[in-house]
Amino acid sequence: SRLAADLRAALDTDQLRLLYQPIVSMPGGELYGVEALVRWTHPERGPISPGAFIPIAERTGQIVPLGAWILEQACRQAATWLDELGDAAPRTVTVNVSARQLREAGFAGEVDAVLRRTGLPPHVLTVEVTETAVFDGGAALAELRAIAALGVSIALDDFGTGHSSLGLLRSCPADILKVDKSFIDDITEGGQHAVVVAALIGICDGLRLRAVAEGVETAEQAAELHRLGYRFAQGFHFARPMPADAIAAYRPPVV
Ligand code: G
Ligand code: G
Ligand code: MN
Ligand code: NA
Repeated sequence: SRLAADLRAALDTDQLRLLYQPIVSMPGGELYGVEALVRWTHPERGPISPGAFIPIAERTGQIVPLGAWILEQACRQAATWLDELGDAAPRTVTVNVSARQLREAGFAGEVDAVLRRTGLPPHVLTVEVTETAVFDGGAALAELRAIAALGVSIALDDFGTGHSSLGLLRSCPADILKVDKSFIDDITEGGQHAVVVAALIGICDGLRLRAVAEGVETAEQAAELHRLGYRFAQGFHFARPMPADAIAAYRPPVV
């Protein structure tokens, strides 16, 4: 397609950049980490959402070079923050990795190589994958285990929306579970998901997983999540994705 061809050119001509969305700890209003999110400004069509072009990149295989570029940029930025901000640097920088990348033989080796090239300590990187990607087959799980063995953290994204199995949480080396926005949306309206959100924090505590509530849009939601025992959250209430150079000045609101 046209978009696929344009995407190939985009990588070579500086049309892509990464924004970083804060992940905060509650109730203290401290920055815990950031999630890298790719943005594409097309020379004629303007901004194109990753929700539109990532699936295309996955189908065409372009996600492999694109994902490698994203990983390298994010690790470079993370190393720069450590240098420049020291103790105030984001403690973790999260990079989304698609199913297709994870299935690619040698992906864990690539992660290792990027960490060496950028000098980033492995524990500062978090690789974020969807539960569906992990279920994709044995190869993905083996690759994920190899990445975890490097000392990199693993986050399960959009948790609860795929074919979740609590068994996956035992077989997969996850450190962080990201509770999907669709569960968070109605928790302050007596919605049916409040009970799921409440149960998930218990599961996470029991399995020693760090729970991150995604898509928190209001102060009321943040307060309710904190009351339920959540310590980490992300969403427009705290901050929208922002350029790297805005992170140092960012101060999260206290919950
Ligand atoms: O940032 P936004 O909400 O528009 O993202 C839409 C979708 O694109 C989300 O599912 C998000 O996980 C995905 N996405 C954003 N950035 C990246 C990236 O760097 N790599 C991959 N694989 N997916 C991304
Ligand atoms: O699938 P994934 O969880 O990676 O999607 C992340 C995307 O969700 C980001 O690209 C970001 O733009 C979007 N996002 C983050 N916080 C919020 C929020 O509070 N509300 C909405 N609607 N989208 C959000
Ligand atoms: Mn994500
Ligand atoms: Na995500």
